[in-house]
Formats: sequence, structure tokens, C-alpha cells
Amino acid sequence: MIKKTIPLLWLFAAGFLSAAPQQPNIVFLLVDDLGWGDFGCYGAEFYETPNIDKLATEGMLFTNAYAACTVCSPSRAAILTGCYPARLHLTDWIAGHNKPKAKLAIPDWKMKIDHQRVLLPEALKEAGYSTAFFGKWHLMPNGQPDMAEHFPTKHGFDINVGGREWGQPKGPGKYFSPFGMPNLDDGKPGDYLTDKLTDAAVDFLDKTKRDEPFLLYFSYYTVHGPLMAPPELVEKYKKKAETFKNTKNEFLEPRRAGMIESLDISVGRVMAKLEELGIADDTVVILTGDNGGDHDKTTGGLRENKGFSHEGAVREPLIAKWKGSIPSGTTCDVPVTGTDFYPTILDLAKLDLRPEQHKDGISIVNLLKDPKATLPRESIYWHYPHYHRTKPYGAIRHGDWKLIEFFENGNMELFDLKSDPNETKDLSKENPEKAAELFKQLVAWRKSVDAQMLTPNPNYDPNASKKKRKRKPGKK
Ligand SMILES: [Ca+2]
Repeated sequence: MIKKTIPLLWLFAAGFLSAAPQQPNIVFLLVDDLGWGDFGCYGAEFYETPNIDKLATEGMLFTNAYAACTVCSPSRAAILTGCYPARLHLTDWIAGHNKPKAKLAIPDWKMKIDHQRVLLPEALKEAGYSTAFFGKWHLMPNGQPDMAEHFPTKHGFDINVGGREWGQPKGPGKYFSPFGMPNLDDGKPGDYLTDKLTDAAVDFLDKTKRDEPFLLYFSYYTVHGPLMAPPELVEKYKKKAETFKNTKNEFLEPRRAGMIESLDISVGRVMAKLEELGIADDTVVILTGDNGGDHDKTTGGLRENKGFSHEGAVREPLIAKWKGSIPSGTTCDVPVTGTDFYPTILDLAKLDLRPEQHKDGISIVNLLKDPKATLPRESIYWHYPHYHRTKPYGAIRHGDWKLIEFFENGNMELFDLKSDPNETKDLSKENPEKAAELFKQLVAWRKSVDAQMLTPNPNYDPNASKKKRKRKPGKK
């Protein structure tokens, strides 16, 4: 007995064992359809986000952070797996668009993440983390027999509040009670979804054990449509819009501004709870979005928005805070993407990386220590073999260069994002050598990840999209 006890006491005395967690807690805040220009710290003047702006002053703000896809589900899958949507064959929002008369036929893509993959929450769980999911999931094969096998709790989360197949609130009251979501208290009439999810997240924080690190994955339904905000906030922004000088061509939509402010209030409540519990300094906070804003005036001037193919579709706010480890009030301009969160979070938690899992992500911890550092990566990629607001496309960013290839006709656009961040001038004709070099890389990358391609559509009808749909009698 003595032989066993002494080494244990020695370990306690040496500080190797203590009541405090050895690894940081992780609070991952994922906002739906978040535009690059939606926060004050990213230039917004109409929308008010004091708590998020404070987070930026306490941490690092990224100016070239990307979502891995222009729409929801693939981007979310990339965060959880560390793999590009192209590699996962999960390349569109679930359940996606089908355009049976389009020039190209879309591939037979997957509406779920394969269970043999070890997801970020599963990796953290193996390392002793408790894992909790709140909000929008949207990673279930909607209507298929195995749908129930793909709840968040089947992919590594101990707790799921609100996650189901929905890509937006579809309960009877949508953003207002009743919500019709798993494990979420419907509350009373007038209760607002973002507030109720925040209540649940804060309650989770209250109940966490101090000797067990946690992952709080808060995946907001907001600011995806339908645009619905608490009436007092809608009123506030209606009044503000009356006299607001819109010098930056912002989207003066009082309901959306109210949704953003309710998000900001939620972030403030989570931060306040971490402080109250005395665990703020032991907690990494990461805030980002899943794809661009759903309106072209939400992207801080970047071209296009969600569902398209240019920067406004995929460039996202990203703020990371960890007091004492991430230098406060700093800005990083190095391009990073959604696949990087998995290895980065493992690295922050001092866990072994799992390159066989997060195949397309790299740890950006060296940037989180020094925003002027470089990453051992030359290019990042997108692959969207689907029709949405855009036509099917692929893209590569290499340094300041970006090449977009449109699959229907092989057209390419080349931009220098340093001199032309809003992609106003296509340089592909002026600089065909650079376009060819990037195209070659893009093609090689697609092969390396086994990307699914479109095929000629035998049912192609060039006039289909031009035909006006016949309106049913009585419908406007
Ligand atoms: Ca989205």
C-alpha cells in the first residue's frame, strides 16, 4: 500500500495532479449566415455588437478567415471533421437543390457524415472532455431511414439541445415559442429562441465540473432567416434607420439588426458566466460563421453573399480569445479555413494531432501566438458541384491570388485579393500564366481528395430556366 501511495502524494506535491483541469475549456460559437461586415469590430455601424467587439479587443481578430463552403451543412461538416466537403462527398446543404433540366447533373453526394470518422467532439471526449451541443445541427439525412443515427449525440456530443435536421427554425413559432426542438424548453409565448438556447448553455456551464474540461459547441440558429427578432429590438433599429447615414451601404434591416444584437447579448451572457464561475482564463473562446450573410450588403463590401462563388459567400468573421495565451487586441491577416479548427483545438488542448482524421486542416496555434507567423500551407480550396445562386464552381486561394472555375463552361476568373479584395477585376486574360498555374493546382487537389464531379445531363433543357412557371389560379 505504502509503495502505491507515496508516488501519488509525490505527484500531487509536484503539481502534476490537481483539482484544476489540465486542459482549457473550449467555447465554440458558430453563427449561421454571418456576413463579414456584421459586427462593429468588422466595420458595422448600423448593427451594434459591443460584447463581440470586446471579445475582439481581448483576443485575435482574423481578416482572412474562410468557411469551407458557401452553404451550411458542408461547412459545418468541415469544422467537425477537419476535412474538406469535397473529401467527405458532403458538398451541399441538406437536402440541397435538384435541377433536373440543368446543363450538368449533380453527383450522388452524401447527406451525412460517415460514422467511422472521429469527429472533433469524439476526439475531445476520448481525452476526458465533456461535450455539449446547442442549436442548429443540419447534418442528418433528412427523411432517410438512418436519420436518427445522425443526431449530435451519435457524433460525440454528450448533450444535444436544439439540434435536429432543420437548417432553420421550423417549429410552430419559428424563432418564438413554441420551438419544437429536442431538449429545449418551449417556455412561454413570446420567448425568443436565441435567449432560450443561451439559458440552456449557461445552465450547462453552471453544472460543469471544475475538474473536467468541456467543449461547449453553441451553434446559433440566428441570423438565418426567417428574419424575426424581439419586438423591442426591431423597434430600436426601425428608429435608428430613420436618421442613420448609411455611408458604408449597410443592410438597414431592423429585424436582422435585432437578431445580431440578440446574438451579441447571448455572447455577453456566456462570457459573463465564464467570469462568474472563475473559469474565463481557463477557457478558449472561438467565434465564427458557417457561410456568408444572406444579403449582399452584409459582407462589408465583399462581392456577393451566401450561395454564390465570390468572397462574400465564404469569408467570415473569426475571433479567438484565450487570456494569457492569445495576445489581446491583435489582428491576423493569414488565410485560415474551417478545416483548421479541429487540429487547432486539439493543439490548444495539448492533445496529439490526428492527421489521419483532420486531413485537410492544420493547427493555426502558431498564428494564435504570433499573428505575423506563417503557416506551412500554400493554398486553400472550395468545391461546389451544385446549383444555387451560383452555377457549379471550384476555387483556390493561393497567397493573394484567387482563381474560380465555373464547371458548366470552363470559364475562369482570376483576382488579386490584395489590390482588389472586392473582386472587381478579372485578371485571367491579362495573366494567363498565373491562371493556368492555379488551375493545375486546383485540378490536382480535386484528384487528391477524390472530389465528385458533375456529368453531362441527358435531360438538359437550355430553355428550362427561361420558361416562366405557370401560376396556379388564385396564387399571386
Ligand atoms: Ca448557413
